[in-house]
Amino acid sequence: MRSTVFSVLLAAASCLAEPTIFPANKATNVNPDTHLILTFPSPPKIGTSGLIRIYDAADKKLVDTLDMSISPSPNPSGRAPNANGQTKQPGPADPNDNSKYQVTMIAGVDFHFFPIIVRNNTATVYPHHGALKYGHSYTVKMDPTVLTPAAGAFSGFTTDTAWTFTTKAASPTNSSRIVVAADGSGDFNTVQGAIDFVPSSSSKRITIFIKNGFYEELVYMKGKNNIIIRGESRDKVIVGYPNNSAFNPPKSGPSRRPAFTITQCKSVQLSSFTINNYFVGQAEALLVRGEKVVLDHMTLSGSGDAFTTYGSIYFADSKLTGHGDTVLGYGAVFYLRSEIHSIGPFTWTRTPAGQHGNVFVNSSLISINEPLPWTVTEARPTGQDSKSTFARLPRNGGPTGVSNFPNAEMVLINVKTSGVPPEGWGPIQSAPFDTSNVHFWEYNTMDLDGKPVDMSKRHPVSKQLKLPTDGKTIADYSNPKFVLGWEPVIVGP
Ligand SMILES: *[C@@H]1O[C@H](CO)[C@@H](O)[C@H](O)[C@H]1NC(C)=O
Ligand SMILES: *[C@@H]1O[C@H](CO)[C@@H](O)[C@H](O)[C@H]1NC(C)=O
Ligand SMILES: *[C@@H]1O[C@H](CO)[C@@H](O)[C@H](O)[C@H]1NC(C)=O
Ligand SMILES: CC(=O)N[C@H]1CO[C@H](CO)[C@@H](O)[C@@H]1O
Repeated sequence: MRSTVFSVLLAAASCLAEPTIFPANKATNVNPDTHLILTFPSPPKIGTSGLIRIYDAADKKLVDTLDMSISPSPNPSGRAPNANGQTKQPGPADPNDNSKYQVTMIAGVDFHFFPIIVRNNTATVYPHHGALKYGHSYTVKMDPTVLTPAAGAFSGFTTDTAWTFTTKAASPTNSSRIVVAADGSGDFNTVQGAIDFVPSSSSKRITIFIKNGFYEELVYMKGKNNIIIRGESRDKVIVGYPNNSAFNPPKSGPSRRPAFTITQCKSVQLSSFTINNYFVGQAEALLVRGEKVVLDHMTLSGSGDAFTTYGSIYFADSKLTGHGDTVLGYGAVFYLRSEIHSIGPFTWTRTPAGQHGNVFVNSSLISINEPLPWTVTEARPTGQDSKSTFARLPRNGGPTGVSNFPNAEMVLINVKTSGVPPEGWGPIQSAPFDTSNVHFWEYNTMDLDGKPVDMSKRHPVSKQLKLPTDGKTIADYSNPKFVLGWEPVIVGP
């Protein structure tokens, strides 16, 4: 009897798979940076045909179209073809990329993007960036082929009334504290929406407060000053995107592969949230190109150059996880009380002349004992291991070493380590490359229990600092102002 009732219910459920939608039909006061979110009773599959169209309800003008027959990118899986799992050389981007693949413009930069991302039972539709405006009513239409639930049918949105909503009349008036909430209860639904809103140059400090939630979006912040981006809690505010050098191959202009970019910015603080890049291989979580950038209680996770640095950065009480060259370091960065977990080398240190480099104080460098994930293929299930050295400085281009980084600097003071090979450093390009100005220095390197490690087999280019001889050097490099040229101040909540 019971099983009969159950099968009848199942039969009914299998023909009704209509999603719940956000914004709800007839919703008002919607932020124009909203995504369109459909939650099904079972995981939907993304179609390869059909259109999503958004019309201005007042004049029926089409304001945005997403065509599911267009591939998101030349390499939508984040893997380049015929590269044995590598993403390194996807080749120069096809100049016609922008007509062949999905493209959205963020702060003047053309990114390939996913028009729909499915996580569990939820499909998030990404209108083109900036397509919706304040003070308008919109109608969403969606062909049934756009999404196919695992069970049952989806009939799409095909009428003028099934999915309409109205945006807020105007942008927020109080611009000193802006709230981002994925559920639509804040000033913006997306981090990028809030970043777009803040002025380029602000004499007063602006706080962008992100409420707990999952923010799957590309974030590109260019030319902004005096901003704090603070999460409600470090583990429950998750900002990220699947993106890498295969998905957004190199072309002229800025690198488009990080999940989160901060570029040409000054006096920016990121506090208490997580940034992930969900792709594998050449997939930066965060790229910073700026001065006086502070990261405090942050969690970053990427894969290959996970944290790419230019300028000057204070990195405190934070955690970074990556898969080799985990820090691609052109910047002066003072890491304090932080943890780096890495498959393969912790850094590729590329300090330019005239500035300091990667300085780690009271921090931990922990090797993850796994093969580089993109080298694990069906043909080679064990993949390729890579040593977790502190810094590498291999031949980097021309045969004479001119394109290498003779001023590379990485200094470890009171750093706990695990899984680091006995040589500690390298590979380092050999003569005629001049290593006399390379500062690969360490003082009081320990294991995770705080016991000194054996440094007798360290790379000859590296140096072990000792007391009392190196007392001044150790004191200088323990001082963030010496390393960065400015005194970091963390602004509290
Ligand atoms: C998907 O479901 C898993 C398992 O319930 C959960 O851990 C995860 O957070 C969900 N993902 C999202 C984006 O909601
Ligand atoms: C703007 O927000 C800040 C921080 O919440 C508050 O101190 C200030 O009074 C607000 N200003 C106005 C004009 O509402
Ligand atoms: C590092 O830790 C030592 C020992 O706890 C402490 O004395 C020192 O002030 C710390 N350094 C910094 C820069 O906080
Ligand atoms: C949303 C998305 O496309 N995620 C993909 C990210 O990359 C991994 C590995 O390449 C895939 O397994 C995910 O499906």
